[in-house]
Amino acid sequence: MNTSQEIQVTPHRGRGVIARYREFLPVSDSTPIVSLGEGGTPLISSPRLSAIVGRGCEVHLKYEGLNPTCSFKDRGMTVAVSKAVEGGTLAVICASTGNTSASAAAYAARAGIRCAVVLPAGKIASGKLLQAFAYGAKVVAIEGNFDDALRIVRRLGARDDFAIVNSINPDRIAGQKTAAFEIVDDLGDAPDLHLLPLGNAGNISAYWAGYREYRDAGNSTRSPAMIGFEAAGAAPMFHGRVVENPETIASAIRIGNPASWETADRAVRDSHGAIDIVTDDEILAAQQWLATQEGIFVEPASAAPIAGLFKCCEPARSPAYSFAQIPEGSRIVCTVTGHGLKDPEVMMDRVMKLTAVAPNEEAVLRAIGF
Ligand code: AN7
Repeated sequence: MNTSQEIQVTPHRGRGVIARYREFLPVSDSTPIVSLGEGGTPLISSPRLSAIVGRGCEVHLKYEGLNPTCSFKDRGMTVAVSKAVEGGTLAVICASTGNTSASAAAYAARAGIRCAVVLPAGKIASGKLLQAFAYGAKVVAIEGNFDDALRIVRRLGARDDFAIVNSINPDRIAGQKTAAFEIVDDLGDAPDLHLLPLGNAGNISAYWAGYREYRDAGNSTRSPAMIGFEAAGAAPMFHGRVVENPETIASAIRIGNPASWETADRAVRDSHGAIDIVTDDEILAAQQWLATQEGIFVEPASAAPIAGLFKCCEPARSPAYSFAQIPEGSRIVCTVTGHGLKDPEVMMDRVMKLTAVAPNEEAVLRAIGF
């Protein structure tokens, strides 16, 4: 068992993914590079998760909350906005459950172009909404869900004055592939299993494309089984049908009709992976576990693969992918996609219970209670 607390800190932190992986990306010498130093995020080994999986397996966490706007979206946004500027676009538009809008707003600001974001009213975590305003985007809330917002954006994007920067834009997927490249570069080869949350299903498609391309280029000898986790109340791919009214505490993945459904299905099939579901209670428990046991605070959606990993280790619960079958010594990577500070609401009830005590040592010691 790997009990070391190794952290692969890449020497490339802060360079930006286009500078580092240019030959794999759709850019040329005439593309103006719009970057905020995204990517190069640490791959952190988790001795406690490794111990739970057992049999000499190693679990690593790809900590995407350390990107410039604190989610993985920045990898794709640097490419999408660079290409939009190259094409002469003066405004970008996206639908979002929050993180895409935060990232689009930041990269548009950096590029000096306008940004409009269309969001489901009342369903965006406050940190993400605050980011969209802070970076100066035009924020439009609709009385509808994410799927309604994306439908509207697809139509508006057909006009000449907007470039869509949702993951239906292939430049977004191209940029997000770089996370798979980094994992291979850090581990020396691809892992055996890769777990991640599933929302619009763009990221699982991007990782799979990245693992394949990197193997084809001779940089790895294999590609992992891709295992995606939907929230139980927003699980169209797991159930094989569109969910009209998706519901979950993990607002980032509150999506009923994923745009990249087909490519994600293919990724899961071709990689011999699986799609499974985790409940909101399991997501919140995994979020708390990761923060208190490993010191990594992620937003609820990002805890889905951790909840999923726990489920995979319990054959009695009939997981879609049982770890009982994986070979000894397997290497497992979980992507934790966004930072916990983006969604303070889910912790607020605990924070609000804090009451002040008298300003003396006895009262403070009593309150500590150790
Ligand atoms: C933290 O921001 O869809 O399966 O509009 O923010 O590629 O959609 C966010 C998705 C996982 C799911 N984790 O990724 C949006 C949006 C976090 C996310 C996902 C999202 P995809």
